[in-house]
Amino acid sequence: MVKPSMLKSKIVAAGALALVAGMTGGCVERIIYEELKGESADGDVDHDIEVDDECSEALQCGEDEACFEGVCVGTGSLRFSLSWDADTDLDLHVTTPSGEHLHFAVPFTEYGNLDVDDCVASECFDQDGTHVENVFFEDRAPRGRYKVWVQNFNGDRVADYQIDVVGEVNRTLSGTVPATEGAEGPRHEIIWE
Ligand SMILES: [Ca+2]
Repeated sequence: MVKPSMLKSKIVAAGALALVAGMTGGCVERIIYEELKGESADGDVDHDIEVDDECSEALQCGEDEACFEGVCVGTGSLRFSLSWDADTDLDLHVTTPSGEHLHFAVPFTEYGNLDVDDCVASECFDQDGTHVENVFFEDRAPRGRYKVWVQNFNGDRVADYQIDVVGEVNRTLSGTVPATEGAEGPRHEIIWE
């Protein structure tokens, strides 16, 4: 079980109201972040959360999206698409050459977005299927050294993962994170020249 304090912090980080509403319905959620125009009163860029954006081919997704493991994900000059099967809350972390750190608590930065997050607070969208998380960057994103890694947020299970890097750089990364709360996998480096 997730500790209440962890659950709370994750929900607050992901955007409280929509996620709580979904969970109280007994549903299992895949979180889709969509940035809204404008800023909230406190100066933060506001964002909305939707659930379930399934596909079998890219034509079923929106413009500038790809179909990755049955989920519509954002694309651009570069994307990092994480997939794993174990029912544990893996989180994708990406840092950019300019030092931005994209992850669930910071889903939007100047050039990049985290647009899909699964297994939030141990609730995976598809308990028997592949789980997906995605970060993508637009064309004017800075070239240079990106780092990408995976954290086992709640550590429910050991998890093998794969990260497909697609765009200006094409690589397939893989690794394993142990069943330890907060355990991180290796930091993979990607150079966009
Ligand atoms: Ca996650």
